[in-house]
Amino acid sequence: MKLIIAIVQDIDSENLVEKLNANGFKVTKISSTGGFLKSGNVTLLSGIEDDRYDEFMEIMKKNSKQREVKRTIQPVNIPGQALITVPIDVKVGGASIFVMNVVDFKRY
Ligand code: 2BA
Repeated sequence: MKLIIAIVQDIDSENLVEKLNANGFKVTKISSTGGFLKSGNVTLLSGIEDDRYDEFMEIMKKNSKQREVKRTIQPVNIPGQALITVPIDVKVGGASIFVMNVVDFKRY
């Protein structure tokens, strides 16, 4: 068995969970916040059987999109200069996925 920890964009999460559930994968959804952009994302936890790993990843791949978001950088205060905010484009994944081998799993 494997434990999947997948960080996905809010906008993709509902559809992703729906698709995973429809294919028999159990999912726990946790609201999370990206450390860099400080905006909301979703962390999915899913315990899956080894022989369904490829199927799980295929659903993740098909249903998470990489997007470019604009963010403004905090202005630097240089004495005598006007304060300007600089917009930058940041590519946000798709899905960032960690895969762990599970030693044991119990449900009581
Ligand atoms: P954030 O930390 O808010 O990062 C959003 C996007 O900003 C990242 O997209 C990446 O393109 C960029 N970014 C992050 N840190 C950066 C830095 N120090 N300098 C320049 N650009 C930076 P993704 O890599 O697709 O990550 C999306 C979200 O997935 C992240 O949101 C974070 O919540 C999570 N994540 C990604 N890699 C992770 C890791 N190794 N450990 C824990 N969480 C991770």
